[in-house]
Amino acid sequence: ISRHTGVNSTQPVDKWRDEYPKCGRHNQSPINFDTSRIQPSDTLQHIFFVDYDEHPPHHAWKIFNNGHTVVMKGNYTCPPQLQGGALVDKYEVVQLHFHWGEEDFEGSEHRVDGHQYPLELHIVHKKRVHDEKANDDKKELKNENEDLNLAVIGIFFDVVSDENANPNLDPVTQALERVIKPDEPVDAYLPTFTLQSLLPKYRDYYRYTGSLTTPPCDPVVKWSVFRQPVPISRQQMEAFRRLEGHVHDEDGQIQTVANATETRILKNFRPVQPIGNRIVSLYSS
Ligand code: SG7
Ligand code: ZN
Repeated sequence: ISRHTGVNSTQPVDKWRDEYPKCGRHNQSPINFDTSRIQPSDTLQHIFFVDYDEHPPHHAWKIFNNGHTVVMKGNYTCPPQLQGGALVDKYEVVQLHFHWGEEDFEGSEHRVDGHQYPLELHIVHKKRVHDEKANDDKKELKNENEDLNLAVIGIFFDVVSDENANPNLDPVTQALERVIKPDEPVDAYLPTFTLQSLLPKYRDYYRYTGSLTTPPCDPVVKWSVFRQPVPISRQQMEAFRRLEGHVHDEDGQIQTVANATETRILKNFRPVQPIGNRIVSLYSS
């Protein structure tokens, strides 16, 4: 039985490429950031987090445990956006989700000089389409995935003592209690909660071009990962480790396991992938 459940797939991580060929090709994520080889860039600029202080009307969030992670979507009238940061296009928030491990020494997908943080948040943004109508016409001719163009913000968390806890994260960790079981969508009424409140103070970031970290592993992601981690308490961290997922046998079949502790999502990070000839840059203010 595989305990590595970091997938949108019923297959263990080393088998992804059999079913999803892109997972075995170039430009895959996550990667390790080797700081001795990364120079601050002259051309990268800071990222503008536009409307990151918005919160959805009536605080309407959809929160979903898909058996591999917890995905949160806000029903925004004016979705937060990324601009600047040498991104060319404007990107609109789609959802956020997390990757973690069983113990504090593992969990994040990206690594810094081999170091793994206990938790990594991904805020997924999709390229904004200006001309809705022109796009509708094109969509009929194209495979939906063909123009997938994403910008994902990665945020590391570091466990701190309870008195230094991060109250900004409470709406999230409290909402997790309502999605312990997988596959049951829940409308969560979070107290006023903004994406802004999850960002680190210093906005230096690593930038490189990579992929989705789960099947089908499309190499369509502009990654921006903050250098500075944000704090999380031990208690908040434990809330993630209580979520239950699916357990699969060797053939990828979902198993029914009587003992609930066996079904917990305890490792949903993908191992680091080869950088190849890609360049990682650092925006340093
Ligand atoms: C998680 O990671 C989910 C996926 C996400 C995938 O399994 O958040 O999203 C949904 C809606 O299930 O896939 C296309 C997409 O966002 C990969 O995202 S990631 O590369 O940022 N880790
Ligand atoms: Zn992710």
